[in-house]
Amino acid sequence: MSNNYTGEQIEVLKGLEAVRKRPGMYIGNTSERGLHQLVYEAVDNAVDEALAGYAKNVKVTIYKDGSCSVEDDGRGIPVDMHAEEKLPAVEVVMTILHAGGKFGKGGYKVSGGLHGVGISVVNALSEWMITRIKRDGSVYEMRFERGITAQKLKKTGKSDETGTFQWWKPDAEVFETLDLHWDILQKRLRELAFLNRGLSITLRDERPDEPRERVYKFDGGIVSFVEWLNEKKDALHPIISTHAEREGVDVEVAMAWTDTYSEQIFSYANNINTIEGGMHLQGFRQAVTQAVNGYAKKRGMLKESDGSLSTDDIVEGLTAVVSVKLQEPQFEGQTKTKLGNARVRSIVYGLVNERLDFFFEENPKSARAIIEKTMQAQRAREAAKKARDLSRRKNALEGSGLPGKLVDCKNNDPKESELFLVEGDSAGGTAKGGRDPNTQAILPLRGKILNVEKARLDKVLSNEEIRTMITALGTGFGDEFDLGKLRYHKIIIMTDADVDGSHIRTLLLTFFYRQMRPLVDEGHVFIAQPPLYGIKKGKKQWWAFSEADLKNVLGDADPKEFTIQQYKGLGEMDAEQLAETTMEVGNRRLKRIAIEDVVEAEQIFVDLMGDKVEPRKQYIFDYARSVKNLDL
Ligand code: 0RA
Repeated sequence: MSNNYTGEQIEVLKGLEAVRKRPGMYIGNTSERGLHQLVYEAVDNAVDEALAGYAKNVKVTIYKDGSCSVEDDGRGIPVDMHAEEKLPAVEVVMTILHAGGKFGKGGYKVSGGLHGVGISVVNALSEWMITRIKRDGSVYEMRFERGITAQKLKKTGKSDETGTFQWWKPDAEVFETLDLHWDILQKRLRELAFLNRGLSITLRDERPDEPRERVYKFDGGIVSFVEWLNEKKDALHPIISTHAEREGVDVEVAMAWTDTYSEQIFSYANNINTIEGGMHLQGFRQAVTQAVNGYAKKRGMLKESDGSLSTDDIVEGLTAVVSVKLQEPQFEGQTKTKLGNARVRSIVYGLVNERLDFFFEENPKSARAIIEKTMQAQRAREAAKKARDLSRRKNALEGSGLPGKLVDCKNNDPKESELFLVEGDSAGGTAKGGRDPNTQAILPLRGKILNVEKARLDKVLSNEEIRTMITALGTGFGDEFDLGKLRYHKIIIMTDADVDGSHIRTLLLTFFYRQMRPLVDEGHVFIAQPPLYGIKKGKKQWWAFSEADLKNVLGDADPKEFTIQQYKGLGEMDAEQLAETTMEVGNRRLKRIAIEDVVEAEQIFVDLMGDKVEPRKQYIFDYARSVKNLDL
């Protein structure tokens, strides 16, 4: 660059320096998540241009060298001189922090949470970046290095098309990993395609020898989203949907009740998944409650003396997507994913209430099926409550109230206590011998626990293994779950490394996920990793936890020197071996369960545990992959 910086250029350098110094402030972190954030930033800009009504196609390409591009067929970023900055508008957008908003007033700006920090952040964190623009009959190009202009805007050719092409190589000096994941990107791009009806989003990966490409385009928008979510469930009626703009807020809702027992409601504001909910979700839930109760009373299915059906019972089995787009969204909450704009609540409420009233009047058979299901849910909840009260009284009579099968630890501090859930009495005995009695408690579970995805609360509660576990954990469950009463901060599932073991593990995870969700969200659930092989040579002993481990230990040696034992079950180890490999703090490996992506996790649990058999068969083939998706 020239050596006589202007005031503006010094400001630019300062801005970019701030981004490079504290990248986390702008993109969250510099690991996998931050790396993908760069792509989302560029894609959000392109989707904005689509929302404004100009772009129809967006294409994301990953190249062999780890660089990535996002191309759209919108108007193209303006190239004319920016009066204040005395630079071409595109250069302002690319190099000045938060400059994006200065252009293109009106429309719904996609911004919130970590999004919307501006493309200049992508530029600042890239080894190089190339911006190519087609507009006004010409092709223009600029090049940057670590955010600094390396090639001024120049005309490079002619074109009668318009659009913007952003191509960057994430900076290895900034990021811990440069590996973009197909799975992560396709999930978000698919979601964006659902949320923006008709927009075509292509993902292409040129890194494999055979490039991979997929196009996401849904002319049904969020109706297609609900169809997709319900693909493996049985719906009680055709999808109910509505789409309208009121007071400048664009509202889209699609919903269908299924014969399953859990709700699956996703809400979005300006294309951002509002995980913490907010006003749009509140309005939706209130409207559904009001409409169902109103119709049930009007048709005499519910008498005045019966009181009202509760929202929780009404949304049982409901799959829904609520998407709003508005100017100046207020994002609140811990992760800035809770919509705070109060007037959105009454707008969504009014629209959904109106639509449901109409649907129920037009489709009395469907209405009846929905209300009958709700009433069953209500009866089950009451039965569960009675059973719970009964078991509470019984516990009170039996003193400590802890199950007899539980081998408790001495320590009373939950923070330092661990509970091992072990498959079978014999492995339970081994674990008992190998534990640290101060901090480690053992609960042997016999055989298979009930599949909670297929059963209602009352039935779940009647299962002995589940009741024992709830009592041992101390928290209660479902509506009355209280994390503050948790007796062990680490709950460790320890099962055999075979098909039965993985089945039991999945059943336990489903139960925690459905009925004790905060345990999962707060990171209290773990999976123990017993070794697959024990390897001996003379007096030396190694453990291998994977095939790769085994290869590592054996190296190039002639395996005849080694004795290799394959462990199929926990019972094949003695107490000392189990302690040394799987239980002892310091030696053991635990995998913490984290639900990174709620949409994905929901689908996996439905696949695995739902009524339909085909998806479950498929899962068994895909087992390794699905487990990875759960981030075990
Ligand atoms: C502001 C004004 C105009 C286009 C854009 C922004 C624009 C930005 C991006 C970022 C990625 N793709 C984009 N496409 C367009 C156009 C103003 C005009 O032509 O009148």
